[in-house]
Amino acid sequence: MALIGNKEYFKGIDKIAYEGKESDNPLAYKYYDADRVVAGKTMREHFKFAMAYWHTLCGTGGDPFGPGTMNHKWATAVDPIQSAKNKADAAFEFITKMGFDYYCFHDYDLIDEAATLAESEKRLAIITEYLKEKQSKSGVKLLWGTSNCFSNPRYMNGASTNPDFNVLARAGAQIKTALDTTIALGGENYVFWGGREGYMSLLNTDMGRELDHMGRFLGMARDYARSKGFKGNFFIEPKPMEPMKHQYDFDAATVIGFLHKYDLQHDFKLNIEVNHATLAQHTMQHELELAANAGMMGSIDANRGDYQNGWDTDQFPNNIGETVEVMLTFLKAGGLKGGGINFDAKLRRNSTDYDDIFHAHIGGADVFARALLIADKIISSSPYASLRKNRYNSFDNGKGKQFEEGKLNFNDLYEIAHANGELTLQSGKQELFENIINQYI
Ligand code: XUL
Ligand code: CO
Repeated sequence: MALIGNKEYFKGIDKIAYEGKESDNPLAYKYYDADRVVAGKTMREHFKFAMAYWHTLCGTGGDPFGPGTMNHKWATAVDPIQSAKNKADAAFEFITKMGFDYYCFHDYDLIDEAATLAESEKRLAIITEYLKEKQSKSGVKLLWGTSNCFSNPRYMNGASTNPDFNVLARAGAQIKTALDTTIALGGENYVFWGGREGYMSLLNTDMGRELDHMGRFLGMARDYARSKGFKGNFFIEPKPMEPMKHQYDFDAATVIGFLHKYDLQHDFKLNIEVNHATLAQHTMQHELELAANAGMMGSIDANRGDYQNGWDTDQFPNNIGETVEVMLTFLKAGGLKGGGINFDAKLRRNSTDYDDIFHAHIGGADVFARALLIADKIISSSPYASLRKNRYNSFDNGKGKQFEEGKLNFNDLYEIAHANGELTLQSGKQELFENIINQYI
């Protein structure tokens, strides 16, 4: 049995409590009250907040212009297994102090990749046992696992879309182990983010063949996981670019079409990330609406970009107006299908104190909680829902209803138009809608 470490990494910070909006304690929730019921569910159930292992434990603040600035105390051991255990101790201490119920990881966030595939698998098996024990002691669960098939130079031309079959096979082996790890830890979902599934230049790329490979590969991964008893969802996480010039999982619309083309639509849903939406020149609400309409609003990677430079800066969420719009779609769709809110966000390079990571997650959770309360009020007591519905009331009966039921042909439209004569304009009332949202904020 692995020995669970007893070192405290975040000394002086206790469990974060809900103290209400009048509190001026920076290490307390002002809005996230885990057991408060809103729209029929507790906040805890609505959100399923998760910590992202990669940013919170592995990220050190490095950027292309300089090294990391954060000297994590859990990253000082030389032995990779000891180092991974220390990291797990810090992770679970953090998640527990935040009062979150979930975490998410890439395989090699948990433990460093070794020189060979066989040795990497052994390492992962050791840390999996350790994590199992930490999960059962704390009650913290795995929201999703994934595999890092983009950092190692072997994946520079892609993983499942690599023009070299042997690299594709290597990605298959790695993802098989990542699926085994996720299943062993009771993971509720499994994510595919196609970091290098795309191209830098079309001149050297057979896009059609690469897409066929990716579709077949994902089907094989699904079949393997199902054969091992995995009942959860598979999620694709759209992102239009970065690191590649163009990524195949460009945005929600592209991915939904891809899933249907390759017959993956019954097992796969979407993990939508705010900063990926804006990188694709969409709003987060646009991406969520598309996913919800396809029955594929699976999970959310919460963060935000930067309005001035547009990069994938992965900042913590703090825009209340935008998050209210997200929560309107969220509530309308009846919540996420299997997933939760994973803070795929990182501290700024110059946020180097240990309490900064708490402030970041507290702020993120409070923005979602506050937005949920506002969106619930907008839906339940403002004219918003009826105004929106009434814009379509010409389809609720008569010829409009017959059209929706497929009972009219094109010539019928022609005759109806002639009978109607010129029409009066119907205002879209956008400014009124905007004012109603602001009134409730
Ligand atoms: C990258 C990104 C990933 C995925 C998981 O932009 O969002 O961290 O969430 O691979
Ligand atoms: Co993400």
